[in-house]
Amino acid sequence: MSIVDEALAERLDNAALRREPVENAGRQDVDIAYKVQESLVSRRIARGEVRIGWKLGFTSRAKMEQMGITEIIVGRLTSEMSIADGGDVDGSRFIHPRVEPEVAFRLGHKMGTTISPCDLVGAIDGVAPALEIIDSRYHNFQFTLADVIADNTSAAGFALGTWSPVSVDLDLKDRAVSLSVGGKIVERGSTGAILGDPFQAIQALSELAERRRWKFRPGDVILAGAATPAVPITQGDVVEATIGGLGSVTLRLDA
Ligand code: OOG
Ligand code: MG
Repeated sequence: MSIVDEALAERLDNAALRREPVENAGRQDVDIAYKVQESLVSRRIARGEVRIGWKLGFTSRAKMEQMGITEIIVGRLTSEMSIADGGDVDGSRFIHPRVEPEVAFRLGHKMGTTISPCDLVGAIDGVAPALEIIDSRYHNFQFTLADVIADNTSAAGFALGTWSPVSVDLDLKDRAVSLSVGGKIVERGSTGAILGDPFQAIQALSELAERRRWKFRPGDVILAGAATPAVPITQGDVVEATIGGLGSVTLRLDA
């Protein structure tokens, strides 16, 4: 990677560490953007964070319209982003956090040490309701497709509800989704908003991963992407996502 690309990874990493947004990079090259993301995530790993999974973005029309981007993006989840269900998260960790209701999948433990992209759908052994906190490191959440990929797809935090087993006949095509803040429902939708079926998001990840030679591990968590627009949250907010038949998950942004 060029010195310029390494400098962007460092700038985005520092923006997250200092909670200071940076100017939109105005990048256009998606291949380079994924390299910048890898470099950015490596910096976090070097500080002791552990890779725990993947996230998809812009898998629903609601999100595409909200952010003005129509291509699916993929980011990495690390241990530092994980928030316990019902837990508090320090609000000062974020710049301008937004929250989204998501469906999370888990790759099974019984497989070998790595899972190839083409085996992804078959490797799923769990599904859970999830909340994602996104926090763009760019001013005003404004970015190009390549910019947001470089910024690890705005990934900042996530909480998972209880895992349910996944069987072949599990139908996730139209489960009611709701997001509430302070006990008031602020968004409603359906899991069908995620590419018609959240399993399609795993299929999309599998295709992107094949092209980019990404490797998966048993236990990896995969967020399928928000079914509704993201909602800004402020300190003290209690947030809850509910997915029909899967239950709910909550977190509180600590004041
Ligand atoms: C990018 C992240 C998109 C989703 O679920 O669609 C995303 C952003 O909106 O800042 O996580
Ligand atoms: Mg998301």
